Amino acid sequence: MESLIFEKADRIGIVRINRPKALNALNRQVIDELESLLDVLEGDETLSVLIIGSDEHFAAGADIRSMVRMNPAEAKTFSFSSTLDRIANLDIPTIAAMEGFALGGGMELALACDFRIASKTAKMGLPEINLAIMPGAGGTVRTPRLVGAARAKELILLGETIDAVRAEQIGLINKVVEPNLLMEAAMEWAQKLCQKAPIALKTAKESIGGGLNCATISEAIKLESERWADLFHTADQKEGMMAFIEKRVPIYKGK
Ligand code: DAK
Repeated sequence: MESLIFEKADRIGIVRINRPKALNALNRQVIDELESLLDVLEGDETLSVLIIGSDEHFAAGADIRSMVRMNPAEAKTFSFSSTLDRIANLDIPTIAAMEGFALGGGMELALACDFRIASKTAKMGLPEINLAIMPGAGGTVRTPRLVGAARAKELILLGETIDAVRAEQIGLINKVVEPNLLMEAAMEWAQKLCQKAPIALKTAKESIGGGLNCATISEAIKLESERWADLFHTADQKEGMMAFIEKRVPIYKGK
């Protein structure tokens, strides 16, 4: 891998985009390498959390140079959204650790993660409108679900960049931290998530995602009830509750 750096710290995977000269803009190679990495990570049972970050800039968008001459058919087959969907659909929790610019496709990558933690100096937005396009990798779908339609339209139609403090105020990101504490904060959340029962985490993710896609609240509640009951098939549910009763720390097996 040339455009990505991957390392593993115990059960936590950390992937960094590595195209500093282009502010980590996402080109074909980055996406292809992400796809190959996901092939491995999806089958890795020793991985409990994935952190996505980059040094200096999260990602200044999809690579404009590689898109400028694309025709509609090429734009359609540029497997950008499907790659971000694979990230969104990972069984394990994902955290975007954002610093510098997180724009366009870079912001969409962060939106595909379960959590977004940003450095106070990070700048983010969906500026595609300024290139006479619009977000196409989940930006128009995930942003309104997070911040509501009016704020999403503000970001997408005005195409302005906002700072991390504002992003936290409107619910676009989860947490703002001092720049030198970004990775520490992401690791702290990752370590907390490592303590939870993996099947319960996966099922809760599916229930939240599935519920948002239901047309009615009652459909979503039905889905939640089914998934909730499914968890009683797991040994971890017995362990979690027994540990509470016996006043000890649970030891989860992911079963
Ligand atoms: N693409 C390519 N190169 C980029 C880039 C980008 N998105 N962003 C920055 N760079 C490059 C610059 O061209 C420059 O390269 P050199 O000229 O030095 O060779 C270098 O990074 C440093 O950038 P600047 O000189 O511009 O640095 P500044 O600090 O002055 O400005 C900036 C930083 C982030 C404000 C500025 O670079 C900027 O506005 N960048 C573009 C941001 C942007 O518009 N991003 C959205 C791109 S559109 C798809 C779905 C979604 C998408 C694509 C496909 N499908 C479903 C198929 C997503 C589209 C997008 O993300």
